[in-house]
Amino acid sequence: MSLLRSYDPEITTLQYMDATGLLQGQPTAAPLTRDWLLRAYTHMLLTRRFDQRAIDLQRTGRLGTYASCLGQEAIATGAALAMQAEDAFAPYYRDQAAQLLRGVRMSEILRYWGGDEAGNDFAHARHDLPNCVPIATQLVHAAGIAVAFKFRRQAQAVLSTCGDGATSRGDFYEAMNIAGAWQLPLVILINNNQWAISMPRQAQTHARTLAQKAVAAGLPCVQVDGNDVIAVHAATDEALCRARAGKGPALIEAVSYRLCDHTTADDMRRYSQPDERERAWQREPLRRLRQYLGSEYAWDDAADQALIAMIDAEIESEVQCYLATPAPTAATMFDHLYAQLPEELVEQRRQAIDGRFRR
Ligand SMILES: Cc1ncc(C[n+]2csc(CCOP(=O)(O)OP(=O)(O)O)c2C)c(N)n1
Ligand SMILES: [Mg+2]
Repeated sequence: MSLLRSYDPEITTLQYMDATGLLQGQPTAAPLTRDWLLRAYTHMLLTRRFDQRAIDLQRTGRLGTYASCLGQEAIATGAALAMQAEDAFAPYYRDQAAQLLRGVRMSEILRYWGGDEAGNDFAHARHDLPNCVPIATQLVHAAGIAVAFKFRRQAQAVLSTCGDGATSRGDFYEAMNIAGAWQLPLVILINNNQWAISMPRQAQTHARTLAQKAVAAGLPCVQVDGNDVIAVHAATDEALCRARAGKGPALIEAVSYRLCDHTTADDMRRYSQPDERERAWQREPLRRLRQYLGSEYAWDDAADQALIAMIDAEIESEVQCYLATPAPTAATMFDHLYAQLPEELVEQRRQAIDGRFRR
């Protein structure tokens, strides 16, 4: 008999609303009122239309490389709806829906993807962190904020997000480990969209679920249907409430599908199967909520069209604000690195202003 044994924790997927828009149960905390559901739907729809507008801007040369969140709107929406203003958010780059709910403006998000770091200097959400592109590094920053909250005995929690690929990084394990060891008020939410650029989830790790990675660090965990905004909200709400009450960290894996290219610099048709994408479209998060609103509250196409007109007007005004913002000059890249610029950079800065960059 072998001395070794495989440990396979029993992890089931939490779901309240199935792909056809049927309610499977009632979350204990989430307010499943018409207002709440409509708010979630409106926000997910706004995110989706904003996202498409951003891609259009990139395709017409008015935005830099952009990372779409198509198909993953329920994760960032459900999670941010569970946050309180005093909590801190350490996002990654597919969290547009959450950032908007936190008070970041669409024009700021566009400014960032347009190549101007000043877009990350949000007018609101001042204690949230900027967009994070280096994979998984935001998790250790988030753990640092959680240390401060705990040290000051503040009843605040930190939410940090990452992708499935990020869970292979050392920073992910380090953040989880310190959060467990020091019982930090940190909630890590994984957007398992099945891809890390062209690397499929199954090739990323031999672990059956990403949620179970929490077991070794002693964190409670749950896997949720990431296309079900109610499930994402319920799990995040419980985890954040626990964290604020001093009961320590948690890990949530939200299972979704990246219905878009990795970024506008990618073409997923080169590595993904059309039938898999088609199946994923059947499970996408907006349609099920639309079906539920239709059957429960007689939400119809006319209501949709009126909502879309309102949303599009709001997006257009933000796009115009972005387009009217002057692009940064080359010299701004020297502005925020040092309190006092080293001599050689002073010279480079001068050359940048003169427009004479030499290699
Ligand atoms: C430290 C680091 N290594 C590599 C990259 C290049 N890179 C950008 S996105 C990405 C894949 C991330 O996949 P995942 O964590 O699943 O997030 P997703 O993009 O799917 O939402 C990689 C490897 C990076 N940005 N940072
Ligand atoms: Mg991924």
